[in-house]
Amino acid sequence: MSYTMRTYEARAETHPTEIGRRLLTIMASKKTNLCISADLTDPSQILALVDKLGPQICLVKTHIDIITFTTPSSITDFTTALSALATKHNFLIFEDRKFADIGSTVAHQYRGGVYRIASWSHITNAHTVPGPGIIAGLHSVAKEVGEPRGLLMLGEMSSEGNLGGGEYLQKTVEMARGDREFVVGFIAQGKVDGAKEGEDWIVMSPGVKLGGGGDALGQRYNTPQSVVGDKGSDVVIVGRGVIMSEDPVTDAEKYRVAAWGAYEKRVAAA
Ligand code: S5P
Repeated sequence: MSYTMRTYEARAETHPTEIGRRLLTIMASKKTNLCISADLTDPSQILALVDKLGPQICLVKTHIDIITFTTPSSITDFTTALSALATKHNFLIFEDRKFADIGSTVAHQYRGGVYRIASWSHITNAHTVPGPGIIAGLHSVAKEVGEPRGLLMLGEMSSEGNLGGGEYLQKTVEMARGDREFVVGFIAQGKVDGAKEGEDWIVMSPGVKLGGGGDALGQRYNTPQSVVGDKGSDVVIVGRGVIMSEDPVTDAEKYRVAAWGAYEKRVAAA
């Protein structure tokens, strides 16, 4: 049976990565496959929003480098407060850093600088353009942390004209197979075709909005039913569809219900 037809509960028992097992356990117990993309620039607004949406999400996605911090210590204050919210509401944190350099450089970027991403982010992501050294470099830092960390490889983007998908995605999967302890899955628009017997990849899809459409800068939106129900993705990543809403809690609930319903129908068809 394809892994996409198995329940998150069942996959939580067998996923090869520790972070994958933790995430799937959270998804099953909270009945949510919704990740919020908290793309605001004011740190206190992000914390207030995430505290409100905490019960509805399995994961919060950050872009730490778009946030306006006034001092280096305010960065640590923010990441400490976000980690406390993750514990309070039982969700994981995904820093959407999109690493894209040689192994040695990404190791420094992941470990150090002002953001010290590896110290607070359970999951991060990387492009495959540089080759497998990027995975090795990030994994070496993850091992230093002493807490579970996971990586998503970008195999396909949501934006118009992106170079991913197709053969690029297949090559990304082959590269990911080289490190099944650290690579949790992919950023893509649907399940990974050609997954081998027994393989389980968690696929997360950004570019999700009820009603579809796009923006003026090349973003293209699919619906939760399309990415999870029809195409076999696991987690929907929603930014502006929720964070720009007048009532984010009500709107997040619409996304949670739509994405969870699409998943339930998918596994019921197995
Ligand atoms: O292919 C991608 C990959 C990512 S991670 N397309 C994306 O849009 N993203 C990210 O998802 C993007 O950086 C942004 O943080 C979020 C989508 O935001 P929205 O406001 O368009 O929902």
